[in-house]
Amino acid sequence: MLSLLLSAVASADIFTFNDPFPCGSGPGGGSCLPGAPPANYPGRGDVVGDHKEFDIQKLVFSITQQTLGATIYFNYGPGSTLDDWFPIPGLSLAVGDLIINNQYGVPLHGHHGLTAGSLYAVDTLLLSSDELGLRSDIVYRPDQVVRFTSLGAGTPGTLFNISYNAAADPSFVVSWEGPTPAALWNLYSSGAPLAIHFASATCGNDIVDGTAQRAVPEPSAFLLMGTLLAGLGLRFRKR
Ligand SMILES: [Ca+2]
Repeated sequence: MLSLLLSAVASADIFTFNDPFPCGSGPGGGSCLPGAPPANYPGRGDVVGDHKEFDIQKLVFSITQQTLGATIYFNYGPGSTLDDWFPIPGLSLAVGDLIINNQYGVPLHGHHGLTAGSLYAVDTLLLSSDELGLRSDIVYRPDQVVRFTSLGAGTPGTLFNISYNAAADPSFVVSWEGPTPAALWNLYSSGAPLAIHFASATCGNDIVDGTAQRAVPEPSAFLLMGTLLAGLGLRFRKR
């Protein structure tokens, strides 16, 4: 019983943020499902542009006192890597960063002197309009946080599973794991909500937002644990 209690304490809290494409497949989409959010770009659901290049399907975030983790399922650009790409002359699109509570960030691809897979304290959040400029010849979401800069050194983490399958939707699955900063754990363990944010590309053409907040144990759970511990104590005393 004690080992069961300990394993329950040590397991990660896991949050899944779904962001499904609400319309039919293919560039331009099909008819949107009933209840689909109003499209910024008519007929294309939650994605501005081609959902095969920008759609995020879900982000799974996990946290323990020691370890942060994220697995992101999304489409990105036309190729098999997370390199920057250039579909329009004079424009460079890049993959977005994982942003945790606007305080920490993880680049999936190196930029601004940051190393892919390392965890950094955020100095400045960068909007899509900062990255792309305000251009009238393209349609994108100019007001989205897409990347960040940092003044400090990164803490190494691991991008341990980047898979790409051109025939699949989503085409990319990226998993990351790194150490939990003490300040972030203190916030989370106090019950504060942590905002999780990711943009598939620096155009902000699809974004996923979620809140990771620790479930407060029910009073009945405390009562049960107290009863169990009292029971254990009684057994030990009887010996
Ligand atoms: Ca989406």
